Amino acid sequence: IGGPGGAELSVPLQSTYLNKAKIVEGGKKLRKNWTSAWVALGSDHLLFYKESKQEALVNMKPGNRPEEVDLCGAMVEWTKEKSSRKHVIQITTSVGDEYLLQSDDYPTISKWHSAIKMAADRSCSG
Ligand code: I3S
Repeated sequence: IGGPGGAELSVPLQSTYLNKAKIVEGGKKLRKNWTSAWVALGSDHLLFYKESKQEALVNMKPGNRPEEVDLCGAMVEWTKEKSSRKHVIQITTSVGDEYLLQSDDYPTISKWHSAIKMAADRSCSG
């Protein structure tokens, strides 16, 4: 509390478009479907918005909610096995969901890797 990670929940620590695929839900394998998602990182969660950045920022419509991923207990790692794409990170949540996030731009995805990992490491304490 009060540290550099203690940002307001409504203010994303960082956000951008990334390629995203959910590949496992509750331990059950899903068919891989890459989509471009507007991703926002909060202090202990990730939000995936389907709509554009502008719509996401003014998103108040019920039924148009982002997908929320709880980072408490999540593992964040680089993977070469789960995709033929380059620069892919895998997030495995405590409830057994698996997400892949990817960007062709290494500095972008690398920044996300560090930030999500840091958020996951700190997220269970609060
Ligand atoms: O890991 P997979 O299943 O080989 O992933 C590829 C498939 O999902 C493929 O779609 P279909 O096989 O359902 O038609 C996608 O087009 C590919 O992009 C997936 O692989 P990559 O390596 O791009 O994650």
